[in-house]
Amino acid sequence: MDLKGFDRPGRPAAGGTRSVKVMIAGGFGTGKTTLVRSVSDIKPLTTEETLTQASVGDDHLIGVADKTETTVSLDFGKISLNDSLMLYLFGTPGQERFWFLWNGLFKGALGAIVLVDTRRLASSFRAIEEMERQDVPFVIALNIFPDSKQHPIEEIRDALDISPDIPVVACDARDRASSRDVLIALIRHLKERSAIALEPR
Ligand SMILES: Nc1nc2c(ncn2[C@@H]2O[C@H](COP(=O)(O)OP(=O)(O)OP(=O)(O)O)[C@@H](O)[C@H]2O)c(=O)[nH]1
Ligand SMILES: [Mg+2]
Repeated sequence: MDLKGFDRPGRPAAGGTRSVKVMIAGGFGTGKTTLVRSVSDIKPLTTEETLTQASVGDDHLIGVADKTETTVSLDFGKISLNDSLMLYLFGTPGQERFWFLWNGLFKGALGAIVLVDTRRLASSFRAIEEMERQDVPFVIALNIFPDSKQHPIEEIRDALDISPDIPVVACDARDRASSRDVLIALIRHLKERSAIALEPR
């Protein structure tokens, strides 16, 4: 794993590049690993294992019945958004039996993307609760699957019970440009909250 230039999250490193730790969270099978893979500038580190019977009954497999692997520890990738901003991406495991890992994983994170599959909204409730509990600013990214229905954003906002200032954007986690747009939406949100200055100091 190339951690060269990794600095304390949110602090400008030598040369004015700011490194920011971003979490990619969300329910089981919502596309977290897919997003990290599509957007990362480096070959991402992933920790996927074959799905076992342990998940049957625990996880809601509607729409992801073909899924064969699941993240057991974390996904790691990085992307340079511009000359002065490097994002380190940490994808969380979605299966409930690995959620005990979440506390440690969030340390130093400046923001998060919570991926939501609108066919299985409830699978991401816990991730949203965690962001609120750990006070990590986040944006919601609706990962649109071929059979996802279109819902008015306000309806989704209501169902997820999130405050009006939290951005909700649609994406295709398989598409690099689309995933990058989600990260940009998060950075804008952080900037609005003054959690980050985009210009090098
Ligand atoms: N059609 C479509 N399929 C997707 C999309 N994103 C992910 N997939 C597929 O959906 C499945 C779930 O994707 P993952 O990236 O493994 O999901 P995850 O959130 O990392 O899953 P866990 O780590 O098990 O929680 C995979 O089979 C992907 O190929 C998408 O945007 N559209
Ligand atoms: Mg995964």
